[in-house]
Amino acid sequence: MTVLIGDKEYFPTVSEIKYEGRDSDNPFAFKWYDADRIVAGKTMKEWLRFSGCYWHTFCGQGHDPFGPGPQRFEWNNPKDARGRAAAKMDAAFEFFTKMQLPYYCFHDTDLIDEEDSTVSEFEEKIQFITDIAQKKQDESGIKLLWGTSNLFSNPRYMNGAGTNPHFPTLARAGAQLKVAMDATMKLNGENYVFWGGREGYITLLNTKMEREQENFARWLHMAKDYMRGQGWNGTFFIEPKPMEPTKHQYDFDTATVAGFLQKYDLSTDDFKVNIEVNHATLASHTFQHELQVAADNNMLGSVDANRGDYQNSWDTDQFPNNINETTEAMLVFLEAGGLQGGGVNFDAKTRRESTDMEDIFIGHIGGMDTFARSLIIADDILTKSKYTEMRNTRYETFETGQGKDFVEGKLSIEQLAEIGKAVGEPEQISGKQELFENIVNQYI
Ligand code: XUL
Ligand code: CO
Repeated sequence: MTVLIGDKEYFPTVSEIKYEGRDSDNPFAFKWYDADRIVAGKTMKEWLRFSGCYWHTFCGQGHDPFGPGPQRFEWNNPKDARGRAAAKMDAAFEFFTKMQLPYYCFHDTDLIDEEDSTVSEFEEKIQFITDIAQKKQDESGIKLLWGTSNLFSNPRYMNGAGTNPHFPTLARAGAQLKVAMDATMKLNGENYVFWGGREGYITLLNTKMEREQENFARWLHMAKDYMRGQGWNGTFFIEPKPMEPTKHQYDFDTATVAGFLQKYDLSTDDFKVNIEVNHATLASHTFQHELQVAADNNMLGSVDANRGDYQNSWDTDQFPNNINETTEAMLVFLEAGGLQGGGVNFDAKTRRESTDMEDIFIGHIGGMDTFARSLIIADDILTKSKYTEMRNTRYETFETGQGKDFVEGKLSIEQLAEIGKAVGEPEQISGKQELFENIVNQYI
């Protein structure tokens, strides 16, 4: 079937991607993602809530610090910003539809070129393109997972947006933030993201860290009060990243964000995290570590799916393809009961050298299959293997007797010391890591 929403087809060689199973040799078919297949009581579609991102897929052309991008897109041909934006949106919705992606995400500046617009001019442009987006969403049934504001690319934000040391610049950023929040609400966006690429500092010599963090907390409170006041009941996601572009980013990792929210009286009922795989690894964590910290703090909101590169240490945003890693993550995901409000958004880009238009389909098929397959494997491990039992056994001494008294806070340090003396040299108990790892492999 050919899906054509606008009047031009941008990807004529690719039709709707369907599930054909693991024996299919068709590169344009899912081998694992079978949207309506039930896993652990819900369909794959319901668990994963896949989303396509505007910035890597329709804006980025493969540029890197050493040169412009070689990828060529027909939707960039129109001469004026509105024409380009409308063409890009036709292409984007054709892609989302053919890919079976139920959601999409954007930064305000992805939708339409900002050029040197004033805030009011930019707001008008956003009105223009979100009118079209509204129509596209209605026609296709595709929904907005989250919107966000790009408050890091424009040179005016070089010293930050909500943490900028200069109040007029912070206020200018606030004006743009409001435009993006309004656009998100207009399009029934289910969530709103804050990623603070420039919210941090390079040197403490010129920085009052506490002032910047207090201002940032105020900024988040204002954003929340505004959207709640408009009757919006979605979730705000903070997307942690330790560095890049800024050396010390305030939202370093999930644990840091949890402490920040608590310190500044921001509730985890309003604010959760959007965990990006490659941001976790830049913070020297695993993806599953970040998911677990989030789940334990009522903050597991959403996921930006991608992967990094083992041999370098920057944000390469590659499509996920490592079954072992994703399976370990899906164990945490399933045990946590999935995501709270969010989905699995592909914040991933094809390589600079992948210049065929069809390559963006191939990248997303691989990413969706990786998550779908890992979901099945994780469910098998949880329901068929001794994994859960083995892990519970490690902690069983806290379930009864004095261990239980300890957990319930009934022991003083004197009583604990008495017990410790009576124990003598405790029995040595293996952590069994290799056996746990072998069980994961067994079910892959
Ligand atoms: C940057 C990044 C952003 C956020 C949205 O590393 O992940 O694209 O996802 O601003
Ligand atoms: Co991201």
